[in-house]
Amino acid sequence: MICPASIRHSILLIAMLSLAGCQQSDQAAQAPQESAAPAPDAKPGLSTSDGILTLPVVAGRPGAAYFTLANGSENAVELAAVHVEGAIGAEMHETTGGTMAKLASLPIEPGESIAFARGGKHVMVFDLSDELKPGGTTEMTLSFTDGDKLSAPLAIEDMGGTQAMDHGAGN
Ligand SMILES: [Cu+2]
Repeated sequence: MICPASIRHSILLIAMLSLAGCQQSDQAAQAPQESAAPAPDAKPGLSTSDGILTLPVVAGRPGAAYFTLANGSENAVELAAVHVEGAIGAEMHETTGGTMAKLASLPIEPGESIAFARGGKHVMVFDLSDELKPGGTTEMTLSFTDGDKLSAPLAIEDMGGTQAMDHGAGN
């Protein structure tokens, strides 16, 4: 049984829905990456700072990314992978006593801050695009084992002088 009030209600609802539909498509046209869901590239409580991408001295060699990752959340997290925009591949490495080993993943306790820095943990970045130039920026995206992601800018630098990192054969 349909009463007039519910018909009126239905018409109103349809009108509202179509209005909402218009607004949504307008928003989608302007900002296709935004949605009402939590931002996929901003893991709650996690933050990075001092992001740097160091270009190799010799083109074709790997570069390295450095940053500090702080876990301000109440949960332990585990960093699973790193992607650098403009590079084909990126791996987490750790240099210990002159030997570099690949890190499959990296746990970070609540309140802990982990530095990726020269001579220690670093992200090795492979097959860099020519478009990555000193003075520019690119974006790094960290992926965690729970599927969350965190994006952050990397300032692009020349390797330069004494800051050069030993990744070459025979050095
Ligand atoms: Cu390395």
